[in-house]
Amino acid sequence: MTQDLASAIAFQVRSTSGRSVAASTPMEIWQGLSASVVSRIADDWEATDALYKAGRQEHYFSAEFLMGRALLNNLSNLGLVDQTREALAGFGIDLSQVLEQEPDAALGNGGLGRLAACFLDSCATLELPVTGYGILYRYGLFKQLFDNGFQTEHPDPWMEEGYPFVIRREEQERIVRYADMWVRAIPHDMPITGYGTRNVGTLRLWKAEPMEQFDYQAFNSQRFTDAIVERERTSDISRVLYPNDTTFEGKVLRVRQQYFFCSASLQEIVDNYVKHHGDDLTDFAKYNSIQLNDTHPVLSIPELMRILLDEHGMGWEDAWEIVTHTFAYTNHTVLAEALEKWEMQIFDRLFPRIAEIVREIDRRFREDMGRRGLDGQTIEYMAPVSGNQVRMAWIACYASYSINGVAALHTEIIKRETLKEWHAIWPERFNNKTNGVTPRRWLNQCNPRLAALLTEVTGSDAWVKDLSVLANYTDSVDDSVYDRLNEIKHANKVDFAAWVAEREGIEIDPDAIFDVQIKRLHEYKRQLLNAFYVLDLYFRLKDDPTLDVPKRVFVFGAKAAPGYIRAKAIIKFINEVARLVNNDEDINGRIKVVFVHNYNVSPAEHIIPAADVSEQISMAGKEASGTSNMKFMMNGALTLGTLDGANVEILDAVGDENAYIFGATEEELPSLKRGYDPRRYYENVPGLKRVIDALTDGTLDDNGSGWFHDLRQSLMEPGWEGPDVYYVLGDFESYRTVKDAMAADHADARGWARKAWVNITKSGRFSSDRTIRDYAEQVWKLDPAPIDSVS
Ligand code: 26W
Repeated sequence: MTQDLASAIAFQVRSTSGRSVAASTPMEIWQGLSASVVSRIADDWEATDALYKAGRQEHYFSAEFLMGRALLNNLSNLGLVDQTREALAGFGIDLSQVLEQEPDAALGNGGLGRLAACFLDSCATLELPVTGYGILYRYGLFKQLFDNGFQTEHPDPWMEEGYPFVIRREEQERIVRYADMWVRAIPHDMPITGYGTRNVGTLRLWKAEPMEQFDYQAFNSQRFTDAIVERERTSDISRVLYPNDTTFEGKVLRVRQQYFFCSASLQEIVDNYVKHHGDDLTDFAKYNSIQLNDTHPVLSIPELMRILLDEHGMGWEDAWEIVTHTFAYTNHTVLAEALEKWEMQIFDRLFPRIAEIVREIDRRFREDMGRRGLDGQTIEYMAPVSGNQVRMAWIACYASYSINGVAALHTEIIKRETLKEWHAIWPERFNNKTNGVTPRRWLNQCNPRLAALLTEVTGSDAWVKDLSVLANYTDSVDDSVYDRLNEIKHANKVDFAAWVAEREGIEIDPDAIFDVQIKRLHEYKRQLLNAFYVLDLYFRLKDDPTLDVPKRVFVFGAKAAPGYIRAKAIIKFINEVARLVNNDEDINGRIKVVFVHNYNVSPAEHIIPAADVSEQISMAGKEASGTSNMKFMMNGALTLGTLDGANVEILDAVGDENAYIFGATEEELPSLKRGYDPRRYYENVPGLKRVIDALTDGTLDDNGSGWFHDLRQSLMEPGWEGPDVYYVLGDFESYRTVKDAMAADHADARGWARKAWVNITKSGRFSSDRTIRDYAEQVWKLDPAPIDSVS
């Protein structure tokens, strides 16, 4: 078997590199090995596709899929990791070195994009007929470097060296029509294998290309460069992922992107319906449902109306009946600045027919609401079109049969506030689907030592497909397991320390507490609160070198949107704190700060297994769910967090003794924020003044940017939303108290391990398998379709 595999790999490597395996580069070996994986699954992929297309299907529409690396995931799903390692060893090659060659497919910003990737993994594993649809961005999320502590952004051409996991399907192109241009949409498919199943799902990513390979007329006249420029304008559409996470910008190219993948995907879905069920589309929603991942794909709603009305001759009522039984909408944020609102003029210019349909939806909405007796002001507030603005979230709420939030608290907040008018009319549409993460990537693959222990303790690897089985072992293990758990964590920390030394040039001590905050940089996530703690601890140690505190490593990973200056200032601040603390001989390594640059999926896989403390410290009510909180929990890190998003449910799962909770609650905040004066805390909380002053008193240098002055100002001076919008000073003392206590608890190694074990074994409800089962049963009405049962 290993021999077969070895020759299959050798064959593929030779055909990509044109030389022997021994003479090929690690990158060429990655290419060849990846190609051999695709070749292995080809038949099952084809069979799955045929089976899915014939029955009821779910389509997951998302502008982002943050897939990360594919090779290890696929090898693991196919049960080939050990054999491949042996086969490569036979050529004198180390599998892990080959795996590190792979670029991350970073076609997403953060939580929403990674959630979509975890969902595809669970759908494949659960053998559910679900297909993902998105955009094949040529450039993924920018690569982050630090230049003297300042973030700089660099392009990420992730496929340029060749990427075997994406297959171009030229023959299945669709044409997307804008008023000013027609564009070819070429599908590129990624196979999505599942764990322990032959089913292979599909992620279909559309690439924009010019209609003709070349405009020969323009070429032959003297307009050569015009012809080239025109071609580039078309390809622009799928060129780059917009790097904003939460802040909406009304960029024309972005709305073009959104329409591009919605239109191409819907054309395909409708064509497939006609092929299998005939050209009477009445039953369309019986066979198809579409999940809208936030509002980014909401143009699908008027686009499906257009297809039904204009291309299939349906009347408005019949078409609307289909549309309102097809779409389901997931909301991922309550931040007002994230809500997409497009100028009507953009629609008029790019796709006048869509603009017309949106106006008609608006007209009928107003009529409908008037009949229901709503007052004029409420109708105006909820209307799909108001003034010159089109409100994508309102269109989604009006047309969707299901509206969901992503954690229990978040769903309550959208029902009570963000979408309360909609909830008042259609309460039955609202439901919660708490997020989850795939235990394959986020435990079995990234933490093989812990995975082996779980398999040993539970007697099989069944937990990989059913994480809830671990809960049977919460109370039934003895101290030897806790000791093993500590050994595993330590070994992971040794590995991580080596990775950090090599990648960031910083030495860290595996015996220190590893305290980690990794997520997009945003004020509401309060990386600043964490950095203030570090700086305060530094000052405490400077004042009293004999202070008895455990050794600590504070790890940060975060990208800031390139235009979000305040977030970039916080990055610079953390990097300056790191410079100060790491180089101070008095501190002598008792505190280290590591800002891991270019945080992404694959760095997360190195960081999370080594973490002791999981920082989940958003201002309560602002983090819709969070998903790194779940990944940390699965890997035995303890949560230090506020009662926000899914933290609330994690606390419920593990119990008070096994998590560290601090800070104002969502319920308390409105009254605390009324008349809130951060100066009171600044003056009265010991140590806080010194930390805030360090921003501007010369302790830390922002290199003349003025950014640290601005940071101080944002905390201390009344702005248009008041000073310290995210209550950093208000929560500081409670945070410090709990974090200090947590660090002290770490000294009791067995006690800590016991808490970690509870976290690991109670993480079953945060598997994306649980989330997807809930969607499939309650929203999608979808049954598994195993290909094994067919042939
Ligand atoms: C238009 C700009 C823009 C871009 C992205 C607005 C909003 C977004 C996303 C909705 C932001 C996002 O990723 N939200 C995160 O979604 C995760 C998955 O549900 C949650 O776990 C996070 O709490 C939420 O911040």
